Amino acid sequence: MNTMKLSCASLILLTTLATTASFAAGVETNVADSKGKPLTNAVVYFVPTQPVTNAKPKHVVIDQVDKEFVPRVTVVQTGTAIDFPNKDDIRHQVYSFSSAKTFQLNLYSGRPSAPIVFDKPGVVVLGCNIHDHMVAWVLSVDTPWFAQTDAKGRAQMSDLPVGKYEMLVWYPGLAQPVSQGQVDSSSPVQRSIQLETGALLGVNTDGQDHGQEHDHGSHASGS
Ligand SMILES: [Cu+2]
Repeated sequence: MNTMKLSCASLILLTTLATTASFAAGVETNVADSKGKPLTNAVVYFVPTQPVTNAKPKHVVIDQVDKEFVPRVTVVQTGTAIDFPNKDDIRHQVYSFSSAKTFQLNLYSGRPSAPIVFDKPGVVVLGCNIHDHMVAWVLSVDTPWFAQTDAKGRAQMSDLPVGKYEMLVWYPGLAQPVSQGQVDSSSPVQRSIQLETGALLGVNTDGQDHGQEHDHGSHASGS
């Protein structure tokens, strides 16, 4: 009798899991500035109301090529390790003063011996002590479900499991992500978001005016 109940329960559980897994909502988001100009490299992400574990921390790389960080904008799930290989034939000294991750890689060439683990959520601004113009951003988020906008300001996802999430958007130069409220992904998620970037150009977590760099960043890569 008990065995019967158990297998019934197991069957229901299995069915539920299979159903959940087979229903992933599509997400389509457009991000623009207050004048309607599409924003490239904005990050759209969904933090589940039930916390999820970082199942598979990915290995992520931010290169230094021709005295620039490549890519300029990186989004990772909190707990991810990032390598900072130097592909130039000059040395760099990569650092961050941001509270979400403060670190410094002393003057180096080639690949540093250990990656940096981004163990707290938040915005991290990267710089190089030798080359003041070098700037890049890491956004560390408590979710594996995130996407970056392309050259047309579009971010798409096809694998957001059914559930309840807080939807957030961030763009380089914003000190903090902006909440878009609660989202239920049992039906497709479609949003058009306008960010007030104008007032934010030049605002930076390191207190310096990087307004021009932000602009470069928005053109740096469409992928
Ligand atoms: Cu440098």
